[in-house]
Amino acid sequence: MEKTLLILKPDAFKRNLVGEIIKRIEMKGFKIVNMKFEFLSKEKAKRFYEVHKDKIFFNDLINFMISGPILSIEVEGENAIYLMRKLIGATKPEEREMGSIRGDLAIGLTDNLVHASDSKENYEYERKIIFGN
Ligand code: 3AN
Repeated sequence: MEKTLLILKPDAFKRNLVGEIIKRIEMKGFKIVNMKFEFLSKEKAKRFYEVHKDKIFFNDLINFMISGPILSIEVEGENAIYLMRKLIGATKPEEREMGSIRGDLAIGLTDNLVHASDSKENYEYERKIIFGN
């Protein structure tokens, strides 16, 4: 079994889609094994998105991530990292498959409802930032 990290972003709360997103994760068959609700500090948000620190969208991304609460969820399942990325849908709006969370529910690029780790290394890095050791 593999674990991955999913984050429901502030727009999921603003749009009252928290329950809908969790329902899709559970219906797919993932097992929720850990959860944390919090307001990210600016410092923590910057550490989380460290890889993007030189990108032009970095400040907008950080400000968006601290604009409201987030819910971090660790899930377990077979091939969880790959399958969860499929379930959330592509980064670019025009490439999002209908049936995916972003494809069905999000139009924006920054406000795209969810994050999911895209590799085992990133999952380990991200889970330490969110949950500590
Ligand atoms: P993903 O969230 O699909 O893993 P990343 O890691 O490439 O995508 O980007 C992290 C976040 O940064 C995205 N979810 C999106 O909110 C934002 N982002 C990525 N690329 C852009 C861009 N070109 N313009 C604005 N925001 C972006």
